[in-house]
Amino acid sequence: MRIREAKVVVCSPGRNFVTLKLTTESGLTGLGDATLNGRELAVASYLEDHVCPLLVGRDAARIEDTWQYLYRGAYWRRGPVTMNAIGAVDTALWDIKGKAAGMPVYQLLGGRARDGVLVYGHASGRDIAEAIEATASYLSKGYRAVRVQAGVPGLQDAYGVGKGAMFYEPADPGFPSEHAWSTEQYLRFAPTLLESVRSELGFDFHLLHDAHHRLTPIQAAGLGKRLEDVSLFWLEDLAPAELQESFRLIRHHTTTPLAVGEVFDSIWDCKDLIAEQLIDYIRCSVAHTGGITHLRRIASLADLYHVRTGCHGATDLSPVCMAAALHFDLSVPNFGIQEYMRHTEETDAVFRHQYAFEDGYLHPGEEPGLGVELDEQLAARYPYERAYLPVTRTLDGTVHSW
Ligand code: EZ4
Ligand code: CO
Repeated sequence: MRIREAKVVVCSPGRNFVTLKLTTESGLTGLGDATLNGRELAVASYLEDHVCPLLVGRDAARIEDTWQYLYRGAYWRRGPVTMNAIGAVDTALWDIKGKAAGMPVYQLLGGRARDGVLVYGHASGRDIAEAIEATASYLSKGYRAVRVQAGVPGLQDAYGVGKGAMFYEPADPGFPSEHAWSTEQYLRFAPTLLESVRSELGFDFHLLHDAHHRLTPIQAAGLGKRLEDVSLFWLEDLAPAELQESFRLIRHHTTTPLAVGEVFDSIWDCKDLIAEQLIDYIRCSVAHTGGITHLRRIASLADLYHVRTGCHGATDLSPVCMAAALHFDLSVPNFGIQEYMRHTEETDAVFRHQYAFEDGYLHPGEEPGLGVELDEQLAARYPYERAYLPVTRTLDGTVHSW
């Protein structure tokens, strides 16, 4: 089962996606998501210029060997570009292995450990009333878990507030927009937002919130403590986690469940957080953390320490990543929840996928492989468009974490 062709497809059906497509000599194809929001072309070049030439002629069946070859063999390890590229190759090889076996990938990973994949949707509003309305609309569509964000009074364009109902796209076309931020104003506002959601809509669904790495550990600890009665499913990305031990401080002060990891690229970014039981959910994704192979390694470590998975699933992760995540989610014992932001119709037309939402759960489908097909002709109609994530500045103009 030799690889005949390794091809990178860059397209922008509503937003930019980088996709690796591998084809074997027998004509089986596999897809991997290589999208790194705002830095897309770096991964495309890493694959096209340095990895694809190594793949042609390799045995597509040797997933672990190829992972090690690309990771150890490069000498330069880790980093978002490298791990995203390896993740795309790994995902495409799992897709091929599933098609070769005539089975959906989750069967190769041990079969179903549950009936469906619990997902959370993104509700947001310019103010509390709008956020409550958006949350109620998710609940009426059958969602059992909702992440709620709202504009902070006095600050324009706060993080996480979508432009249209159900669709939220974190990147802007052109050069980065700049948003103002005040941690003080946010800390006064966030508890009111989440308390209002609970008092209007009750406790009969999972409520999540994302602080997007904007707090210091002591601010984070205070917020977690303040929110205990709101009974959150999780509080996400409270503080930047490059300094893993800073979570010790947060953990000492609050019993609110903590989630972190959407910007991590390997097990080395979360091994202390997991082994010291400083978090409850690990948010690494198939695309950004070295593929299904490496994410399973992280999940196995996490399982030892009662840490559950909560894969990143924003719109900058393509339907290929979403499908791969669902096969992973269905099969790992310590699954927690899956983020699910719907893609636009244009994206779904380019990436035709089997996965479907029903009654608060996603199902990956029963097609062999991942269950996603890339329409390359349609993709070619949507060329790359420069886009960046916004940049955040505090009120005095200092660059802050986004
Ligand atoms: O900001 O995917 O939990 N989800 C998120 C996302 C991220 C984007 C970054 O590319 O925080 O909206
Ligand atoms: Co997040």
